[in-house]
Amino acid sequence: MPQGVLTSYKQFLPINENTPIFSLGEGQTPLIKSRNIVKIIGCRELYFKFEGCNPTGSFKDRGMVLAVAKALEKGVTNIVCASTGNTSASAAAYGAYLGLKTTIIVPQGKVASGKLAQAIAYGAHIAVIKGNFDSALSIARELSSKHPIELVNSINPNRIEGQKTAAFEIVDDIKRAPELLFIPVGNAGNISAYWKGFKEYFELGFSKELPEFHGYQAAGASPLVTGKVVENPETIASAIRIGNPASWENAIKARDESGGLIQSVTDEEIISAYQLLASNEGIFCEPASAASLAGLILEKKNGSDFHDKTIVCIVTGNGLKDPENAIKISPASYGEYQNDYESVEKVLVN
Ligand code: AN7
Repeated sequence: MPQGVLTSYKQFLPINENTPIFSLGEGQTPLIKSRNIVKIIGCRELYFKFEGCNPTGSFKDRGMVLAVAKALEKGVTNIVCASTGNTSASAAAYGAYLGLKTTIIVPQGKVASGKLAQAIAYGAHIAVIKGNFDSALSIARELSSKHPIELVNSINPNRIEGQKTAAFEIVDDIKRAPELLFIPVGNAGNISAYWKGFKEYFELGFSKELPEFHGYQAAGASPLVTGKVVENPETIASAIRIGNPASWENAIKARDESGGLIQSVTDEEIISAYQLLASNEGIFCEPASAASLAGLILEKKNGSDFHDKTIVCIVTGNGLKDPENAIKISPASYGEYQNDYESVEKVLVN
């Protein structure tokens, strides 16, 4: 019986006697041990932290549950967020569970259909704008500054607090921190949250080591790599199609303090990692989530030696979020046959 993030990690979160405790079953996601890709990488151990198993299918639920709990604690009944899709699905779900009015602001034509379907089903008020995520976020910030509406994007510190529990779970599962952590980076809240989580567990003595962080952005949306805001970000990985990350400084801090790096991968590299993860490990994620593995494969190709390393790749969201790309991208072994046993048998059994 999952207890949820607020109960499991209460003592590490800003929870007091007035904070409502509830759960949709977020957290306790599987750390899946690689059987096949590990051989390509040649590392000691490779794990995938599959955040697609959260209740709305992405890591956002870990932070959303706390952000919404703290909003309720204050007596706020309206929440708002800008989103490339997953934050809005998560906000809409927790908003529905708690009876809040949820407003989401999303870029027109750039949200994967599964995510939009979720927001519609959960009954959020959906504002589709003719602009990108970055302008949606500035509208959401202004709305929350002028009205009693809680902003539940990751600039809300409670989002980061909740999301840091994923780092705790990794250490709890393997009884140590990995040497290397690979993670997709968009608005940069998650990389900041993982760094905070690993540091806190380290300082409390739960791990003796800190991972080196390897953040990966999509090449067409890689402001943290180039050091410049991207006015018109473009990538197949719509979740990380972000040109001006809100947690810019904290991402750089996670990179530098961990002795790591933030680099980019092309859409082709993302797609190839996405296919490999599904067809070789049974893990179906959305394109953005494959940026972490794409980065690891790229580093291997460029000559890195990982033989003595334990590596964790964060896989941020579920493949069902983006069915159009799944069908378009994947090399299906698919055929139409006559409606009888023999014709199917003839083709498949030889
Ligand atoms: C699957 O939902 O920004 O670097 O508005 O959905 O913390 O932004 C989503 C981001 C990676 C990047 N993988 O995380 C949103 C949104 C998936 C995501 C990221 C997102 P951050």
